[in-house]
Amino acid sequence: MSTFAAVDLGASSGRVMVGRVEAGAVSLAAVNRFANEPVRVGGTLHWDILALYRGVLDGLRRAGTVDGIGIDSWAVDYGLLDATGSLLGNPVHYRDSRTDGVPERVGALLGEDKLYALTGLQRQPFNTIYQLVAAAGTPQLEAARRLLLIPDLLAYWLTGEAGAEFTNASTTQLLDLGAGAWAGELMASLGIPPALFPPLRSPGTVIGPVLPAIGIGTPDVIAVGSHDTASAVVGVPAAGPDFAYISCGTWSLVGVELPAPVLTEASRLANFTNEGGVDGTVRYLRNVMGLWPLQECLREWGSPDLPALLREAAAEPAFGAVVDLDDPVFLAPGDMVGRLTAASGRSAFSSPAEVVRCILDSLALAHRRAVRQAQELSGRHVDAVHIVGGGARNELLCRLTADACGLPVLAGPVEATALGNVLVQARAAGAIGGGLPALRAVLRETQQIVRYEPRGDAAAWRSAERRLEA
Ligand code: LFR
Repeated sequence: MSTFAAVDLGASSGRVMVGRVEAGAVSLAAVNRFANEPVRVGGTLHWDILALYRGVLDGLRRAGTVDGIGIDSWAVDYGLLDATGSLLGNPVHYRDSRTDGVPERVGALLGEDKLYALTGLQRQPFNTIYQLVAAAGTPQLEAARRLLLIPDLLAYWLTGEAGAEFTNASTTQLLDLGAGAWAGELMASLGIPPALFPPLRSPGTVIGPVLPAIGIGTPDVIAVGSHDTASAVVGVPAAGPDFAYISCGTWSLVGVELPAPVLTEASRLANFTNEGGVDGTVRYLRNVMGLWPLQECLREWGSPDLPALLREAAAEPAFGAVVDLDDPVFLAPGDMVGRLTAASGRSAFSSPAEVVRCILDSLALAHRRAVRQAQELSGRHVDAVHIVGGGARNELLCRLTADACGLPVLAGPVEATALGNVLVQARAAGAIGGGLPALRAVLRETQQIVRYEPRGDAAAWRSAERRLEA
């Protein structure tokens, strides 16, 4: 039996899981879960990176002897190191407003179409490219000699080895998609020093052993799909190629897996992205607002009992209010109920259950739109939608998504990201063989998957969709 530690950092919590791989089976156990609470300092929203690192170290200590460690997290954010390798300040949170107006400026300068042709990336205000343009001229950036994305930063602290794992590097919008290399000219044209970026490394390569001084033994840290969504897509238990996935947590990442990018004008206008996947695949997807609006409402209401609230929401009438969750107005933290109320065109919601129903109906509608567009734009036929991640345990959301898409939804595993992380390590260590279909077959045989069949009423979803378009 082989044992691997998966470090998986999400926007609201982090976890260290231990995965055991034996004779074509995989099982997972959590050894540490910890909150990820951003901190606003001097008007800027930061990640508390040292608290996260402590959570990782505590978890790795509890994991005991392992054959490998893999690290994944959310994308785009980074730490800057000075010439001695010390961290320059806390990484800034991608929901910070420092990039307001920057994408428009960069787009006007370089041409949105040229940027898309080169990088294949959707325009999100938080892409690393815009964060770096926003930070231009700051003493911190001037002093920086290295930029490391979050999982690469943690791997650097553990091993002393600096590098940029490919799947996460693909989210920076600073990668030349065709060449599979850093886009040096693009960086230089924006005054971003290309020397900041370390060499790329592929999922499945060994980064190096943990430094003995850390005191947790010296297992190898192995590069996995370090963008959490890349690991989540590995963890989709699909049987063939004709599937769409929704990696559903704080975000819903909705798309298909392709052998090559889609760089058409229609794709750019629909803001679909071509992110790098494991084994040379393309994650052709769209960022849908996901469970973030619900998480923010729960925070506002003082963390009420969610299962009870979801039961009440299920009993609310459908489509009482629907909002366009793709609207960037919902991106920032704070006053989510207020923003939902304004977007719904109502003067007020009468209960939290009504707000929750509005969010889930709207999210199912956004899933429907993205699944349809992914098919139309890529030409890939889809006969089932896999929901993985925390959202897979939200029965109401899974049902509504099946109804909205008019397709069966296969929900689970909830821990797809950690499973994808473990399986890529296990393959690198020789504990398991084969390509993505073989890894997914292991998941189908060992993980719990719940099937939701779509129920009638396609007309009701069409008319709800039209209400949004009006
Ligand atoms: C999901 C995710 C998304 C990315 C967003 C910001 O956790 O990684 O894929 O667009 O967070 O980094």
